[in-house]
Amino acid sequence: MGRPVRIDQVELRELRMQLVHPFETSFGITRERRIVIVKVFSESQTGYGESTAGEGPFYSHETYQTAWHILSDFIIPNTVGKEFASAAEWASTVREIRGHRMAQACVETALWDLEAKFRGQPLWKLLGGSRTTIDCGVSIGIQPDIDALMAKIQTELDSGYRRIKIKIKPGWDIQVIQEVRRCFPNISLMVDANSAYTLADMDLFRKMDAFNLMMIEQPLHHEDMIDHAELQRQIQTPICLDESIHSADDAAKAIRIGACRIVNIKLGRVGGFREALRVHDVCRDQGIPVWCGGMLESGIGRAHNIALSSLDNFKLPGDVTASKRYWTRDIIDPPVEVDSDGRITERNDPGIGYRINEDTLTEFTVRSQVFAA
Ligand code: OSB
Ligand code: MG
Repeated sequence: MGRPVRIDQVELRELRMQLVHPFETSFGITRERRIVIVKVFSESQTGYGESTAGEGPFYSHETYQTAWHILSDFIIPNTVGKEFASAAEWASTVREIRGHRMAQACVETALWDLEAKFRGQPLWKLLGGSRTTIDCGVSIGIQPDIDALMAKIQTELDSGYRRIKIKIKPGWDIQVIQEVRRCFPNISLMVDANSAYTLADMDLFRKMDAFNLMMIEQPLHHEDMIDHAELQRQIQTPICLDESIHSADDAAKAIRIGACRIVNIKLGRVGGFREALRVHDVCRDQGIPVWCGGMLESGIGRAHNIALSSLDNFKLPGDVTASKRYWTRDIIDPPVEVDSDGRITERNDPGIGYRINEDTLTEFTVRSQVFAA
């Protein structure tokens, strides 16, 4: 923070926000989000954080309800009333908590926003970022049919997005990829399986090598690295890990055994900026490019992702996109906007760089609790 400051108050909220379009992955359909937000107060400054835990325990074991529990019963009581010299230093407060990284990241990212505001600096600069514009790709959910998918891809390309990711699952995979490539022979294309396959599907993955995919994201079990290494030995297309990487140590081990050639970094999955920076550095030192994943965030989580993406090893377009792809009204002002070249420009206001619309935040709030020192 520049000097030790006391966290005077923490406000915890649960928001309910309707998605513009349902989002389908191999693990289910999301129509409406429940999003846990924290606001930390110190002196006259405030910082905001978002938990990326989902509505059910399907992407990971965490849900918005487990995040609320861990935050309200453990993390916030250990934070409020205490002094911290920096957001990075706060990590020792939660050293004893195993897992629940999305709950941890909620407060951790808020403290980074707070620190940047105390220092009068944009968060991306505090993190050590160098990119002033970031490249954006889109993640397109499983669609009712191929025609609907083709129309979506065309819409996103027309908006300027720089790479297309399509979700796959058994029964919606090789024929779909083949058809997309037939219609769009030259686009940057990748697929994300969200752990829907096993090594028994080796032939399927060998066939995917014919379609010049940038990468295959998390094809196998969400806790696995060993089978991914085996798969990577047998196919040419780079594997990117998402679900399996929770720390810099995980990333180092995955790289060492050849389980991936690319890493997706998500703030929630790794527990916040401190660990995300470490994952970034481990990958950079091993020549492994990273990109920033998305979790259908509100504007707060989106703003954190934009700041993170400014780091130099974010060499591939991320799943960081305009607010309007998800929300009719976002809780930040201005909403996140992507230019016609598929880029977001870093903002220079202190902290996350976007103003929070407190009225909209209150309107979307279905539960709140205040913790005072
Ligand atoms: O695997 O990247 C994923 C959304 C929810 C859970 C997991 C994932 C995703 C996405 C959407 O792919 C990314 C986005 O926010 O646009
Ligand atoms: Mg993924």
